[in-house]
Amino acid sequence: MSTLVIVGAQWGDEGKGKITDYLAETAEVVVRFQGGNNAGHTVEVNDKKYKLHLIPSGILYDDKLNVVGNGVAFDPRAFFEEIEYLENLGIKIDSSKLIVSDRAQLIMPYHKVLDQLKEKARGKNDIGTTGKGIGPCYTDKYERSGIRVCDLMHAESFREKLADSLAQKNEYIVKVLGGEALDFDTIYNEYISLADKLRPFVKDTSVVVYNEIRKQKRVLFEGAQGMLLDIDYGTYPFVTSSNTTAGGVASGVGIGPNMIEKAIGVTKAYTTRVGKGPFPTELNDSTGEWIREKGFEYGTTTGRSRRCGWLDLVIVKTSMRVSGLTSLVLTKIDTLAGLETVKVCTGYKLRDEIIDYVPASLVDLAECEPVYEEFEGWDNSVEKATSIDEMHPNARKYIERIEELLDIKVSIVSVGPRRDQTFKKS
Ligand code: 2SA
Ligand code: GDP
Ligand code: MG
Repeated sequence: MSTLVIVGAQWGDEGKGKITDYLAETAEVVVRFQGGNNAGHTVEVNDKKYKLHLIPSGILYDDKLNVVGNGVAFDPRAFFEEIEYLENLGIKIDSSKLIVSDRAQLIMPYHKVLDQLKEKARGKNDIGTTGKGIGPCYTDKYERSGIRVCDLMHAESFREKLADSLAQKNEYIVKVLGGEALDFDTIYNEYISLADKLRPFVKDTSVVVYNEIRKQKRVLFEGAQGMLLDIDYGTYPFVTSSNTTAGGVASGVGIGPNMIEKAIGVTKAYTTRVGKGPFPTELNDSTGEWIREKGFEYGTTTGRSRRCGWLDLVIVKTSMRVSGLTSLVLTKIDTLAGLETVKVCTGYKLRDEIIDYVPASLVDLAECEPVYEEFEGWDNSVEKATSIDEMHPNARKYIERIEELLDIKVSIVSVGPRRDQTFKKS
């Protein structure tokens, strides 16, 4: 068996897409198990840049099977827009390399409207969602009124479900949120025409993935967002609406947890967060600004600027625990090059105690003061390194100390956005 989960160990945008693409070279199947087109995964190959949202990051190869699992919130409109975007960049796509679960929940136009109107209604207490309808789609799933891909494959059943759901949503949109009602025929006709295009891609993906694993094929599970955006273990309520941790794989793909062999946590050499919510090591100063500009920290999906701060090992440690990480991938070490000193948070001081886990209560988290260890900086030569030995000694020390503090190996180091700016460490 050869299965590997790739998850974000922070608040997302750690470079999961880049690392999935890098590891996909030696894999056969790449599977998305949660989230939707709120994700933004940028992959650079031979000076060409690809921005992926809903389609797994193995799609750039011709010979990999890419699977959108049942745990994904699936927007069929966004799916075909992304296929068109990729085809325009010369990527061939058909149902021999891309399949979608018949059990995935559909993002409907009213989910996006609800997401945006609810955010507006929250005022200064908004979450800072991507506005893609993710929260309302998962709400319907758990409320058991969602519409699934398999429902769209049967026009009559889809008509009934849409009629029921839309009547309720329109009432809420108009009476509670002060929005405009959506038109049944417009949605029905658009989705039915998308259904015909979607049909060849639709499969019971649990059966497919299970069989591939049984045939000893190498399967990657590509996470979206990051540990601290997990609905259970993130900084709730400033989270996304799915399990972004490795635990989400079994239920989001339809395989047993015993089929998951390893889990790697993609970790940026510093921390970023997009959207609202607590961020203990945030730098609201010129250093934070400098990191944002050097690292080009702007949202791949929405273009929003990302908040920046020092690497927080309390968060990474929490990821190690919750996702059962077997190693780390360290990305963007090149972005920090040029700083005289670099800091790493090794614990939180909470009242009279030093803790090494993220507390559940945001009241407690707000009281946590990061405890820092300081490092001497390194220069831009790191972006040319092809092995750990070629790295500036201070950058090497930084990596080795992270391994020591967390008691976990960094297995891969990324020193630039391109596929070839990546090397295996151990
Ligand atoms: P949502 O839309 O309901 O999932 O938003 C809830 C919170 O989850 C955060 N979130 C993200 N954080 C980082 N990256 C994401 N993807 C895009 C990217 C984001 C973008 O790769 O850059 O382009 O702005 C992502 N998706 C969701 C979100 O900010 C909320 O805090
Ligand atoms: P994801 O959501 O985790 O896939 O990450 P994103 O793609 O949203 O954001 C990561 C950004 O950093 C992208 O623009 C990548 O091209 C870029 N990137 C990834 N790894 C590195 C790296 O090691 N160095 C630099 N400079 N950029 C990187
Ligand atoms: Mg991203």
